[in-house]
Amino acid sequence: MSITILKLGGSVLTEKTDTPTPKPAAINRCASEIASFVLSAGSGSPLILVHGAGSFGHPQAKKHDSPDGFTNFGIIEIHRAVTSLNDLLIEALIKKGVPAAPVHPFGCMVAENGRIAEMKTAQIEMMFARGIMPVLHGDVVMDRGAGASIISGDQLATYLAVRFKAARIGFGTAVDGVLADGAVVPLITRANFESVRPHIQGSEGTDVTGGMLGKVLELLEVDIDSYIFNASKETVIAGFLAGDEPGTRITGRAEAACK
Ligand code: IP8
Repeated sequence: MSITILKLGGSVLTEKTDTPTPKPAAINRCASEIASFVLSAGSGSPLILVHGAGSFGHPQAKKHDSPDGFTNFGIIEIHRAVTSLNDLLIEALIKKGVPAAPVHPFGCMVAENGRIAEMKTAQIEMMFARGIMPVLHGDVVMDRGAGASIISGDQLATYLAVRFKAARIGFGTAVDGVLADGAVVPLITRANFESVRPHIQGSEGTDVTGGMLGKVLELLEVDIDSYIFNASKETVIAGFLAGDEPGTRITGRAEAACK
C-alpha cells in the first residue's frame, strides 16, 4: 500500500481576510483534481488529505492569543471556525463522488507545548480499509503544557506521514515552491538548508504557525520525499498525485542527492 499525504494550505482555500471567507471556486477545483485521482487510483493508493485554516482559524487564534493561553470560548471559536472550512471541502469532495469524512484533531489528539504528543489513528486505518478518505486539518488541541495550543496542518501532515509510512508528502501552497530571492529552490536537504534559510520568504496575511520556513523545518525532519508546490494553479495537484515532482523537493534524508 502506497500512501500519499496531501496538505492544502489555507491560502489556497480561503481569502486572507480577518473573518472566515472561503474561495468556493478554488475549493471546487481542488476537489475535482483530488476526485480524479481517488476515483481512478483504487484502494491500493490511499490518500490522506490535510488542510490548513487560512481565515478560518489564524485570525481567531491571533485574537484569542494571550500570555495566559486560550480561554475555553476562544478554543471553541477557533475549533468551530476551522471545522466549518473542513465541512466546505468535504461537501465539495462528496459532490465529486469521493467518500470523504472528517477527522478533527481536537477530538483525537493531545499536544505537549505545541507539539503532537498522542494521536488516536485506528479510525484512519479502518477508514482506509473501507475506502473512506480522511480529511484532517490544522486545529486547536488540548495541550499538557500550554492548556491548549495550535497544531498546524504542516506538523500534522508530517506526523501522519511518519505514522503511516507514507511514500510521498505534498504541501500545496499559493506560491510556486520555496522561493529564495524570487526564484523557486529546486531541492532542499539538510546539507543546503543553512545556505537557503536566510533567503526563504514568509507568507502574507495572518499566520500563527510558521509560514514557509515552518513547512521546510517540518519536512526536513522526515526521511520522505516531499514537495512544496503551487496548488492555486490548475492541474498541479493532479500532477503531484500522478507522480510529478512539482515545485521544491525537500528531504530530510541525510545523504539526499539530486535525482
Ligand atoms: O493553517 C492552523 O493550521 P495551518 C490551524 O495549517 C489553526 O497552519 C486553527 C489556526
